[in-house]
Amino acid sequence: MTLDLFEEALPPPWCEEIAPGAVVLHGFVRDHGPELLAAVNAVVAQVPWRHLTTPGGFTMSVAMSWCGNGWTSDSQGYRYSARDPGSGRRWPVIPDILMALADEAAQRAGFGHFVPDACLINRYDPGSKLSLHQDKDEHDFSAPIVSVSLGLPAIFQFGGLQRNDRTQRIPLAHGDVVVWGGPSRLCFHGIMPVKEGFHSLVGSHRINITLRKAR
Ligand code: MD3
Ligand code: FE
Repeated sequence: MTLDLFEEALPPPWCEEIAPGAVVLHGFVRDHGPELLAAVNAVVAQVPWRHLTTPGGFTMSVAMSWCGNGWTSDSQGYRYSARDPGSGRRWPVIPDILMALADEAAQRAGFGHFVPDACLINRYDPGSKLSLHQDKDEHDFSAPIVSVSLGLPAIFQFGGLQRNDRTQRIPLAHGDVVVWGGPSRLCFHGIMPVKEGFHSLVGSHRINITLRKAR
C-alpha cells in the first residue's frame, strides 16, 4: 500500500547515512505536518498519553501513546501486545498515512518494502529526555525502525553496541525521518533534554513516532 505522498527525489545532503544502516531523510515529511499530527491526535484520543514506569521504578519524563502492537506491563516488565489488558480490546490500528510513510522511507533508505506492526508515539515537553538505551523487545532485528520527528527540535545521541561506546550527537528537526536498520539497529541511543520553545504547528512539544516490526 502506498499513498505516494512522499515521492519527491532526495539527493544528498537530504539523504544522509550517519552510520552503517542509519539513514537521515532530512525534511522528508516537512510538508505533511498537519496530516501526521491529525493521525497522532486520533490515536491519542483512544490511547491517552501516559508516563510509564521504568523497570528501575522511575517515572519516564516522556509521555507515550501507541497503536498496532502496544506496550503492556506485567510482572516481567514491558512487552508488546495487540490488546489493551484493561479492556481486552485491540489497540487502534496504525493510521494509513503512517503505514505509507514507513514503507516509503524504508525504501528510500534502501531497506525495501516495510510493513510495521507497532507504532510508538513519544511526547517530549521541555526538559523531557530519553536516557541511553537499546531497542531489543522486538522479535525481528532484521527489520528497520522508521522514526519521525515533529515539533520542537532535539539532539539525538547515537552510540555503539556497548553502552560505553562514544556517542555522536545528531540534531533532529520537525519533518526529519530516520531509518535505523542493519548494523545500527541495536545501537545505544537517547534524546537529550528538550529545550523550551514553541513550534507553530505542534506548540511546546516534540513528538516522535517510531514504526516497528514487533512480532
Ligand atoms: C536507533 N525514541 O522510542 S527515535 C524509542 O526520539 C526512542 O523519541 C527516540 O528511542 C525519540 O525507543 C529516538 C530514533 C530511534 C529509534 C529506535 C532506534 C533510533 C534508534 C533503534 C535502534 C537504533
Ligand atoms: Fe529507542
